[in-house]
Amino acid sequence: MTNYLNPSKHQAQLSSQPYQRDEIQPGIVHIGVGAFHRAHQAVYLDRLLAEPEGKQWGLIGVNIRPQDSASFTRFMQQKGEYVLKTMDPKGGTEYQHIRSIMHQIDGAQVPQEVDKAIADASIQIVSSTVTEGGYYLDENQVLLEDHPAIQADIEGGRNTLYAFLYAGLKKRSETSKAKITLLCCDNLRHNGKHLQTGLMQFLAAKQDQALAQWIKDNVTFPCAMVDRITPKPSQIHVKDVQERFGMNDQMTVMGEDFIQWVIEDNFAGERPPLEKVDVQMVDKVDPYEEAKIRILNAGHTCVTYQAALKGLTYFDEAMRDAELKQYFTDFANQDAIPAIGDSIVDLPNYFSIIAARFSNANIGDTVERICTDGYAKYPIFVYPSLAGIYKLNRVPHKTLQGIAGWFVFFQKAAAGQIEMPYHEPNLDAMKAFTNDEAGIKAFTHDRFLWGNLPEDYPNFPEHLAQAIREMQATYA
Ligand code: CS2
Repeated sequence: MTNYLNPSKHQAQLSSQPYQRDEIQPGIVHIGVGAFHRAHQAVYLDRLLAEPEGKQWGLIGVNIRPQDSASFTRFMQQKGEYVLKTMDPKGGTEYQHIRSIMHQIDGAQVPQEVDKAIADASIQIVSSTVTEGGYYLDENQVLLEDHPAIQADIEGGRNTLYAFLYAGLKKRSETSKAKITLLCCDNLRHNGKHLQTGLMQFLAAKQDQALAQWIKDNVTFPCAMVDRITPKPSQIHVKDVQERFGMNDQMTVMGEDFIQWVIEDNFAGERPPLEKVDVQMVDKVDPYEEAKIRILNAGHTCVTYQAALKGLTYFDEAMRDAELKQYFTDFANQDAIPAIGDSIVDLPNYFSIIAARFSNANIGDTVERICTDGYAKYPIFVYPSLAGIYKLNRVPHKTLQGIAGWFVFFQKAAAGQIEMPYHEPNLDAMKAFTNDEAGIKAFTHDRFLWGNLPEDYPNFPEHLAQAIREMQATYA
């Protein structure tokens, strides 16, 4: 069998890598098969599978969220195949038939199947995209053991990534005993270390010293920088693909044309020859990671709530709004770039590329998507520029403005004054941030968000409160 999804028309417009599924084997288990994984990692692996040296690097896609089981069932019915549509800023559109996720396991239904896959010696890598909030670490990198999901998993539940890694690695350490690489693909600073520190604390809480020692001896956690703007999948593109190609694909994903993956070359077992498909294998990912998180992700985060306050729907509209465009430029030039300091990345050039990507009107990336999960994003994306500029003895005015935009936005969202829904999994942690002096004080002193800044720079809370008051006056 070659293709599960057969196009019945316009085949020439649909590219497909020249390999047969029955000649490839799985080498990677990936946890979190959302749109981003399908538009990014699965695409690189799809290309690699067409290379003579690439045949053992098929993917096993794993879902761990019960709420995603229904769509994952559909994905399984399609045997993990789908169409990726990419759109460049000039309107150029490409369609690729992606087939690299050769097996699929719904871990929310059959967790033991995931354990078996992770224990299998032919699997060399377990990678993950479970969002920034999916690692449950506080501002000091301490595991949130009191979080209900983590608590339940310490007692044997299956809610978080850690529970699945724990069970799978335990089985591997007792059976095949083969070395393995855990490759975090989420937007976190030092993401490999982040995963490692979370997992080791989880093992300590489970009091499993034997497994902890086995992991120290046999597992590596390379850092990686991943990048492709991938809007929330939309029925518009599903329909386009169905009509254009006459194929029954319900799982079409769409992304920008830009793609980048930079990986620290630190693999425990075999590693895929990803350099053959333009992945950058480097000694240190830090400069790439810092540039991306502090300019692209933080730029998104600092602009998006102000865009929502202006009533904008699509992020590219923000780049056509004179004030917000200037704001993003100033944020990068006055705060993000100086806070990074010297870098092997050409930061002004990197900024221009991002500004052009943000302006891509064809992808229809929504302000609503980028507003999602603010509480988890600020400490990762925005905190470094804040702290970096204070360290340079300056006031990070533009960053403070981007935080104030969020505060005013979530007050208005809570009061029902904003039409766009706010998807915030951490509303509980934000309860004290009421729309008054006490709420502003709680917000400006929140440790999870701002770490030690209020003590290290005693003017910071007042600077932020002032920025909030200005934002409130603008959007009164
Ligand atoms: C965005 C990212 O959700 C966000 O905050 O900044 O999803 C961004 O689009 C990707 O990291 C791009 O690689």
